[in-house]
Formats: sequence, structure tokens, C-alpha cells
Amino acid sequence: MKRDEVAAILEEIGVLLELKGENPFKTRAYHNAARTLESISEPLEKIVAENRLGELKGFGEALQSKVATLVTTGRLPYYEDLKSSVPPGLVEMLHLPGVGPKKVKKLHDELGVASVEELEAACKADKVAALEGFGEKSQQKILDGIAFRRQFADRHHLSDALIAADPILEALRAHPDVLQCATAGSLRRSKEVIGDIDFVVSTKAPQEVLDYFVELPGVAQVLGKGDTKASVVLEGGIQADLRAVSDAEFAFALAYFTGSKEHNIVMRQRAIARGWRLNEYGLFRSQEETRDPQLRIHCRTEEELYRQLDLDFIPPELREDQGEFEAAESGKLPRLAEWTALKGSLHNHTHWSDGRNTLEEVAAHAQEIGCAYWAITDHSKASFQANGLDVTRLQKQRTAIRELNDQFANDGTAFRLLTGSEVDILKDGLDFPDDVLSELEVVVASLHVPAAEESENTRRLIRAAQNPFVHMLGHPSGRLLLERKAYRVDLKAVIDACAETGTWIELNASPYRLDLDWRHWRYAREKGVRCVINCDAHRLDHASYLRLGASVARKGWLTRDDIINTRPLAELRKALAEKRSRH
Ligand code: DGT
Ligand code: CA
Ligand code: CA
Ligand code: ZN
Repeated sequence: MKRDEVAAILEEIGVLLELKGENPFKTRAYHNAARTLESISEPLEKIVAENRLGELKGFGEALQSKVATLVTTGRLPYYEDLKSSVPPGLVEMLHLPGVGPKKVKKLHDELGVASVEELEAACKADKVAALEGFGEKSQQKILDGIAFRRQFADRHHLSDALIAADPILEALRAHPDVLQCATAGSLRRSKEVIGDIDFVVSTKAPQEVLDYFVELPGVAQVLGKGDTKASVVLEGGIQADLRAVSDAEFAFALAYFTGSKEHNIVMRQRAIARGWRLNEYGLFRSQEETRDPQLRIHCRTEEELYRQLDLDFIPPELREDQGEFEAAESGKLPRLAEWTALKGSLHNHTHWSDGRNTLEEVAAHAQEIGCAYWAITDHSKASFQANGLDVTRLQKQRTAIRELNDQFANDGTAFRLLTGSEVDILKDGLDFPDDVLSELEVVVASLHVPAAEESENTRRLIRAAQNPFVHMLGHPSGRLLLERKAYRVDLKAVIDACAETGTWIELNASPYRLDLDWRHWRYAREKGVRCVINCDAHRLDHASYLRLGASVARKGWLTRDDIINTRPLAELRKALAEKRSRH
């Protein structure tokens, strides 16, 4: 088992012990041990193999033996027993606002509440307010929290849906009776949040394939199975549909189930206008609904279907009835960016602020995945909760980055780290003065503590854009998908200001943000504003967000030229210098 998984289990043991009311020293020891593991730079396997766990701070014999067991066997009976002794509903209750382990324990001990549903009933019966340490206000807060979570209970982050869909698609592809298969629906269109996953297969043996699908590992529950369709719930809670059609129907079914519904409606109207009928089974020479193969206009691929309707092939990301038909009719669809064109990320964190890894680790990983550069933009001092850097630490970090880059130069490595900051946008300006910013290669300005009024947030963002040393605005709406709404802001006015000042806008590629939203990018692009697809990486594996960010950029009609970080290092440096030279 790897370091991060071991750390997560230690963390969970700490929480479980808290729920059981264990003494705080013991529970804290597990939380601290998890932190310690996250910050070690040597491979954990090596430390275990050399029997050196005892050298880690706070690792007594009991902890050492548990970690060693996890690393070598991948399991820990102590953890498994502990987990099965605590109702899973208690852990779920911890996600509610203002509810910590102590309160959960109290609710469980005194009211017998063991799930979120039971907690809701207890609140509605006014039993929670009466408990010591709770009161009316916190009872209401719990009820609001439950309602808020329920609102999103059946929606999922795109990244989670992609991870869940991948092994299922692989398994379908491997089945001997499956001829073609694909994901469709909102997942294929790269929507930022997903209701359910849709699969389409073509086969001569639909029953065999459907039987196989509902029995796949990863399927937690079967909701229904008919002759051509099955619905299941995957482990992790995402629902998935599979449709089985004949091979001649595949292109039509794929197009239909990819949607969107709005896009499909226009497609069908175009068919009708030509005296035809379009549905999930085909495009038919018919004035009525039909599934008659004799009447079908043969299309082996979606490209051929679009061609029949006098359209260029419309990439799935654009199928939202947002102007794609006009463009496809007149050969004006943009050539959408490919994620492989990205050369690095310009907004990332390290353990200098709230990231997990060292500069060396970050650089090595970025190189390994084929990047040409990677900017280090840790938080500025106002973000104290994220361990933001003051000027002194920032200077130190710059020196450390310069030394690393010197090493790369000596080794003949082309890769470079870029110095930078994610500087906080404050009420009266930025968290660093201009002379500090001017020495950094990359400056991202972000609003982390917004005001209540729209006009005030708009003013602050525009002012940041007007600063000649700010290259780009970070996560400009501040939304956290399925969790927190955007702050109030006039994004159109902000985009206009960026256009005027030559400031770029980030497409924050974290699956929880995907901010600026794809719906705004066409306007930004028309205004000439450039996009930067940034990982906002806090850990090495966040580098994979580049790909996710690119699929959402495609949804915003962006081409390679619209995206700054498709440029090689020398061109990027020129582009970075440009804004400052306007001044
Ligand atoms: P989701 O699952 O809520 O994230 O969004 P979708 O777009 O994946 O929707 P879903 O799973 O209900 O259906 C998949 C596609 O099937 C949808 O994008 C378009 C097509 N579809 C489903 N129901 C209808 C319908 O009533 N009319 C039309 N024209 N298309 C439909
Ligand atoms: Ca769907
Ligand atoms: Ca569906
Ligand atoms: Zn940020």
C-alpha cells in the first residue's frame, strides 16, 4: 500500500476513535501521524524495509507496527474491526456543517441516532435542540445542511464519473459479443457535473451483454434490466445506463444518447425538414416514426449522420444548441484544443503553502508527464490558513527555484520551474506590492474572501486585472461545484476589463471548480481574452487535471491558440512579458 493510502487510513482511524469517544491524545496521535506521512519525501516502502519508522516524529511501537502491516500486506485487521464497530451513518453525519465527532457521539449515545435520516427526524421532532451543547440554532443549521446535501445527492463531479466509467467501458469492450461501445450522455459532452453515466453498445446478443453488464465488478445494485436496456448503481453511488442496439443502429444510438436533448431536437427538426425521420434507431426515409431497417439511410459513423443533415461533424462537447448548428452549416466550427497540446500549468502549490510536495518532487513529476514548464504559485500571506508566504519566504522560495533551474541547465534539461505567486485580492488591492510582484515570472490574482455585494467583487477583480504585474485572474467565480455557489460578480464586466488590459483568465481545472465556467468562454474568446488551463495542483496527482481542464475548454469552444499554456517556454516567456511592457 502507498503512502497516501496509508495516511488516509490513519486519518480515518483517528476519526473512528473520536466517534468512539477515545481519549484525545490517542486520536490526535493518528491525525498527526497521517500529517507526518504526507510530508515525508523518501518512499515509505523504503523506510519500512529498512525498519526506520521509529525515526518519524510521534511514531511509537503500536503505530510503527500498524503502518508496517499496511505497507507490506495492504490490510490492517485492527482498522477493519474498528470500522465495522462504528455505524457508517455516523461517519456520514460528520459531513454536516458544525457537526464534529463529539457531537455525533452525543447524538448517538443520547438519542440513538445512527444515520443522517435519523438525525433529520430527530431535528424535526425538536429533540436535538434540547441536547446540551446544541440549541435551536444548531438544530436548524443541521437541517439546512441536510437539505443542501440532498439537493446534490444524485449529481456527481465529472472526474468521479470518468473514473467510475472507465473500467466498465474497458470490460464491455473486452466482451466477445460486443461489436462497438462508447460512453454517451453528459459524460461524453464533458459537462462539469453528471447525473448518470450512459453506455451504448452494439451487439448481436443483447441479453448476454446486459447479463454481463449487471454482474460486472463495480456494480453495487441492479435497478432494472430489460431486452435492450439495463440500469445499475455503481459502487460509489453513481447510476449508469446501458443500451444495446444492432451494429447498423450504433451511430444513431450514440448520437441520440449523447444528447443534449436540446441538440437532439434540432437534429430531428433538420431530418423532418428533409422529409425524413431521426430517432435513436436510425435516420429513415419516412414521414412517420419507424424502426424499419428497409427505410434506414445507412450511416456507419456519427460523421456520416451529420453529413446527411448537411453539417460538419459536431464534437460532443459542443452539442448544447448554443450556436453549433450555424457554425457546422457554414464550415465555421472551431478546431478544438487537444489536451496533449498543453505544456504545463501556471497555478500550482507546494508544501511551502498548502500543497503537499516539495519543489523537487513537483519538478520531477511535471517533467515525467512531459511538461516543459510548471509555475510555482503558492499562496500569499493573507491566506494564513493556507500557510501563505510573506515576502521573506517568497524570496527564499525564489532562490530555491533558481537553484533547481540552474541544476536543470547544467544537466542539459530543458524543463524549467517558473517563480510566482497566487496573490490574494484584498479589499484595497493586492497582498504584495508591485515591486515584489514585478520580480516574479508568473502572477495569478485570486479573490479568496469575497464581499457580499456584486459591485464590490467586480470592482476588486477589475482592479486586479488593471495591475500590470498580474498575468491572470484565478478561479474567477469562486464556485465549488456541488458545494458552494459562485460569489456575486459581474463576470461580463470582468471579462471586458481583462480584454482591455491584456489579462488572461484561468480555467481552473480542479474537478471541484472548473472555473471560469465553459458557458462564459465564448464571450471571452470573442473579446480576445486568452485562457490558461491551470491544475491549481496541491499534490502530484493533480497534474492529471490538465486533461479534464482541456475537455471543459473544448466545451467553451476554445482552440489551441486561445490557450496560453499550449505555447513552448520561449513563447510563453514572451507572452508573460507582454502585459508588463504595455505599462
Ligand atoms: P445527466 O445524466 O442528467 O447528466 O444528462 P444527460 O444529458 O446524460 O441525460 P440523460 O442521461 O437523461 O439522457 C442521455 C441523453 O439521451 C440525453 O442527453 C439526450 C437523450 N435523451 C434522453 N431523454 C430524451 C428525450 O426525452 N428527448 C430527447 N430528444 N432526447 C433525450
Ligand atoms: Ca446521463
Ligand atoms: Ca441516463
Ligand atoms: Zn486559489
